Amino acid sequence: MKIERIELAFLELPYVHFFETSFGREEGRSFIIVKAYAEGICGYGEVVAEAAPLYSGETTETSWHILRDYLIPLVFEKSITNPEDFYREAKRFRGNPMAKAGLELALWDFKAKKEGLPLWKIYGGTKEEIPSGVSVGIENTIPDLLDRIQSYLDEGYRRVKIKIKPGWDVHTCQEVRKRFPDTPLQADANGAYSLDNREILKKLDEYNLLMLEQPFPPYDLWDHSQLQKEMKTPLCLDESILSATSARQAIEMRSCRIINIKVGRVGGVVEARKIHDFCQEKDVPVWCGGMLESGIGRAHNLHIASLPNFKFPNDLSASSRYYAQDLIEPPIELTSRGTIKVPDAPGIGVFPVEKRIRKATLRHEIFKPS
Ligand code: OSB
Ligand code: MG
Repeated sequence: MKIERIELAFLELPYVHFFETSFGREEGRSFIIVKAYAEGICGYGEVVAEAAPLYSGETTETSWHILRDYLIPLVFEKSITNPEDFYREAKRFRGNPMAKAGLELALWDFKAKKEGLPLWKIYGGTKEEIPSGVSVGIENTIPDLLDRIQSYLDEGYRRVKIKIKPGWDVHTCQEVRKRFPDTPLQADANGAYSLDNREILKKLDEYNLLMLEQPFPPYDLWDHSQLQKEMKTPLCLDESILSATSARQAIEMRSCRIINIKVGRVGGVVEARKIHDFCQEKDVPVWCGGMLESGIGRAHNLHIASLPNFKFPNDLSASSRYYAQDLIEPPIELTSRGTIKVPDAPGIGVFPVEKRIRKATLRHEIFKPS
């Protein structure tokens, strides 16, 4: 059997509410849906790169280029169908983890559908429900933020992550804690600080945060280790963890006590599972981060988050938290326990609605073996 055809679609979807981080405010996002076809089966993947190189150096356009000119030709030249073979062969190309992950995910979905199994079974998942957290962006005012947090708590989310940046940090945490003294709470800086700001960051120790995510830029493992020595709040690394190697280095250096796993950031599920397994061995808990994915990418995340060392609530929210109409049926919903059920149908276990995908598509290309 060989992959007969790969399709890329470049989509744009507006958010139900703007999302602001230390990078700036976004009203919606672009992403790429990858489809891999053979023998009447279609595997779906999603590329989580964003329009601008802010969270990482990749963009929707660079990942399209890497997929079209390097990764898709590789799949056809080497007759790859197995995601693990793809992972190994794609290593010859440096970087570009989000482009690689998008295609690898499509091959995982394809493989699982062909075997008639949900992905979580193939990965060795052990949880049927995933504790759901919500990531809350920076708002115009503190009362706006408190109202928004309240409405998410009313919906049943189990933990809240707020975005911080210089000037929207200590006072913000103080006000959120005053209003929500018992809510599991954490803060994410997306690399907006440096060691020069250590005194501000150390004040966050007063607010009983589950963790402080990525205070410094991605390549500052050493500086994170210096800050962790002086803070009791566990540091969690997101942008800094690019592979199992950087996870090992971060743990050896004591740069963090918790790791956020995002399949796109680390270049696919093979690498994500290596990080998961290594952290489990070292007794370092992980949780699943999000990139405001469509339901396709989020369904993939649910299966991965089913692995046993995912020990904190995840940035995996219901479809309605992100988009007015998700690309899948049924939409992802919260249970009364503040969890999301891992889908049980074959592959990603949710059903992409082609009509909705087409409606949001700005550009589409079909690739076949030459
Ligand atoms: O840092 O975790 C982050 C979204 C885009 C880029 C980076 C991040 C995020 C989020 C959203 O926090 C989490 C979600 O998808 O719910
Ligand atoms: Mg983050």
